[in-house]
Amino acid sequence: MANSKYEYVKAFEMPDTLIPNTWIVVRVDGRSFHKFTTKHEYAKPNDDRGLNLMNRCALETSKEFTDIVLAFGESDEYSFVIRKSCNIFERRSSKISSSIVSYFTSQFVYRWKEYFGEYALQYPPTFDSRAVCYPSDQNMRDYLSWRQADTHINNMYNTCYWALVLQGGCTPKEAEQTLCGTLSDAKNEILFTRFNINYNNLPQMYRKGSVIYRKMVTEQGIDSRTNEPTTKSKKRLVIDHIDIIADKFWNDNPDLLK
Ligand code: DGT
Ligand code: MG
Ligand code: MG
Ligand code: MG
Ligand code: MG
Repeated sequence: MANSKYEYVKAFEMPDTLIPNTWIVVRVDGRSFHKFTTKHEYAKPNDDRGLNLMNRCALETSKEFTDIVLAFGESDEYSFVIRKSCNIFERRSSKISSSIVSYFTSQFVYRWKEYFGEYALQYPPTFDSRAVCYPSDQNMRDYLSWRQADTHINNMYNTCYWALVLQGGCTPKEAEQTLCGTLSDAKNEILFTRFNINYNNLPQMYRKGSVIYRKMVTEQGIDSRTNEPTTKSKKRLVIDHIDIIADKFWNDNPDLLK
């Protein structure tokens, strides 16, 4: 078929291919979730409905895009790690990141009711996304360590801040001044002595964020023909709230880096 005279406009499209054989990380983040969480009266500093909905969206996204080997989430963000050899969409950055964020966002709306029940969604939420390449395994692990360290720092700050405001009778300004420049030890101390909160006993999901990956699990079953008990090893997508900074997680799951 003859080309139309308009087809020259295709030449204006710029290539955005991601470097071959590198880890691709797509991070999605809620747009103006300060406003969204306020409008929907999220519990402070952590709302289980909201966090579990985020986890569900990431689980469904990891099922849909099978090149995702691991996902890490905290607050209003999720990072999806895509295997190095992946060639989806010829590794075009905008195709990959837009497809992932679009699927994630539609899941968020689609499943809202499962997590918030009668509490209606007040307006359509938006997530942004970006794709970044990490050439070495260490770079990719350092990226994830950065996000998990961020989870800890933010959660500790927010836990103290909201204890001071909601239970301690501080104004937001006073709470901010109290915490300004404090290290983690001092925050632990404030939580313990003033509010009887042992930080280390708070839910792991708040302190460590959420990790989604395919884990080798053994399942007990019954052979339908012989009625004998069976054990099968299978990879299953799981949501964990564990440390991914130290080597242990990576040693326990060597397939992730293969
Ligand atoms: P952005 O990402 O630049 O469009 O702006 P925001 O407002 O989304 O800012 P961001 O992503 O840096 O911070 C996430 C916001 O979402 C932050 O204001 C805290 C809020 N948020 C996230 N999870 C929860 C939660 O479980 N409970 C409450 N109360 N707020 C949350
Ligand atoms: Mg931001
Ligand atoms: Mg945000
Ligand atoms: Mg955020
Ligand atoms: Mg098309």
